[in-house]
Amino acid sequence: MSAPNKSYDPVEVEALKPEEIERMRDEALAAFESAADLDALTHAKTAHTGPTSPLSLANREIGALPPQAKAEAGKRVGMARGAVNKALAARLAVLEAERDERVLVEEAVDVTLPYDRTPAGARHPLTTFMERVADVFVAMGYEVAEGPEAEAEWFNFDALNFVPDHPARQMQDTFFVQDADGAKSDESGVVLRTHTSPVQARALLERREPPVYVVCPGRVYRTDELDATHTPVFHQIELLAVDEGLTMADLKGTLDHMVQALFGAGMKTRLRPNYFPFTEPSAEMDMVCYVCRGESVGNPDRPCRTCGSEGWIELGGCGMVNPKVLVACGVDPQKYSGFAFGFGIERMLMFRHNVEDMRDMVEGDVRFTRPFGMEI
Ligand code: FA5
Repeated sequence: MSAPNKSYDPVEVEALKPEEIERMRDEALAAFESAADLDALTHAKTAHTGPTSPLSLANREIGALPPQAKAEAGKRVGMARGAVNKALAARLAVLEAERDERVLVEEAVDVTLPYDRTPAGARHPLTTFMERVADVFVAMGYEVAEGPEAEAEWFNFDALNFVPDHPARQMQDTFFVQDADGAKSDESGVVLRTHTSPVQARALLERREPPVYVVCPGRVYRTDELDATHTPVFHQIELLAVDEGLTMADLKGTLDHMVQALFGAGMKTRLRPNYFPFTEPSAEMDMVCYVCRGESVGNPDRPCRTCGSEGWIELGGCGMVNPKVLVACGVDPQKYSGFAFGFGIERMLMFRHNVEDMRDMVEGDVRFTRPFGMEI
């Protein structure tokens, strides 16, 4: 600040003349009054009250006045600044009130409007698990193949070496959609497929020349009563590989890979002789119990509920594709061999997640599905 100047006359200082101070004040008041919104008022505030505003600069000049002139000039500038600040506060209050009123209208929420109360859904754990199993094989180069659920009896039974009066046709309790007797003599009857194995025959016929590597997930139907371990509508996943030189060793290696991919390292499978008309030899496949890993066998101190202390869990059926099936599907059994296996998704999901009753899976109660997560 400059030192007091004894010869200084405030009346002669342009910035401190009364009419100048009045003009500065009036310009500020007019600028505030004409500010249409808060942004404009902020600009006007900076221009008229900021450190480089005319009134602030005039205020600074007071310091350089002789003492006798200071009081008069100070009072004049002070009153002008007071009026400016008061006008600014008044305009600010008006504009803020206008803004609040507008926001209340523009952003109003009508709480009486109806809204969608349906929570976001998720796919059923059976579906996501079936896809997870199929992915294990897709990663090995298998293609996903599908077939119809209302299937020609020929594909479901005949092509798979179930002769017309074969007891296996009764073994697989079947929903008949159209009886073969009712169909024309050259037509097949129609059934709700009892297993995913007919997709084997379809895949071979569609692809004609091996190599054929397909995985077939899907829904199947049997006239079973709904109980803790059976449902009339369930899911299976089927695997078929037909190529030159395939053996039971390839089947076993593929099964072991599958259970390790799904249940963790160190898991293994075993085969027990069985009979299926479409595989020869056929086997029942078991997986080592992934909970006790066999340690509950003969060990009453460590009983296992998952495998009933047997050490093994039954997975499904498998075998080498019967040459008769290859012939029925136009594949040369002298040149090609194949393996196949199929198992139930519900049963696998049951022991993988300790589900005690299959009915929980099919009754659609979200209290069952929610713990599996919201995978869509
Ligand atoms: C078959 O369905 C054969 N197609 C499997 C196969 C494929 C064998 C390829 C050889 C080669 P099976 O009838 O055993 O096999 O049924 C397979 C699995 O389906 C059973 O292990 C079981 O897990 C499941 N399953 C059978 N019936 C039901 C049912 N009512 N409810 C739920 N799961 C069932």
